[in-house]
Amino acid sequence: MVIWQFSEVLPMDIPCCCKITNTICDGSRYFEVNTDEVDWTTANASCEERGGKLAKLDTETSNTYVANYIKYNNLDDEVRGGFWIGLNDIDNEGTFSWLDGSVLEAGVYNNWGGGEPNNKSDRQHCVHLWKKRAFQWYDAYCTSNKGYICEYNALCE
Ligand SMILES: [Ca+2]
Repeated sequence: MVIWQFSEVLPMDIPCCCKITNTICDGSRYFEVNTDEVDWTTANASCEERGGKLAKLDTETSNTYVANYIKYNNLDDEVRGGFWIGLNDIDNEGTFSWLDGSVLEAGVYNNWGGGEPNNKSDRQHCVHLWKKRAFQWYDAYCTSNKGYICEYNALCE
């Protein structure tokens, strides 16, 4: 499979210091798309093993970069449902936070799909980019197996 670097797909308007193969650079951090399908906790543990965490896609730029990267590289071909990100309301139903502890406040950027989050069956506490819905945010059962997006600090020289 050919993996296109993001800069080959869309012009990079953000200076980037990391040049790590098969990742998406966004300023001082970079994202990695994983197509093996695991539950949310396992996904985050996998990111942590490599020094990162599930991604904080808190800007339109980061969401667009990641979604376009997935689409242009057809990384969703073998992934049935979508891709986990770090957003969750595991600790406090209805209050979504990222893994750095920051709460998704009303009025700040979000990428929720229509009617989301809906906490279906009172059991949806983890957020993914849903393949069938243009990679917008949808809450889901944390035990579902999905691909996942890790985030790492850029290794700047
Ligand atoms: Ca919930």
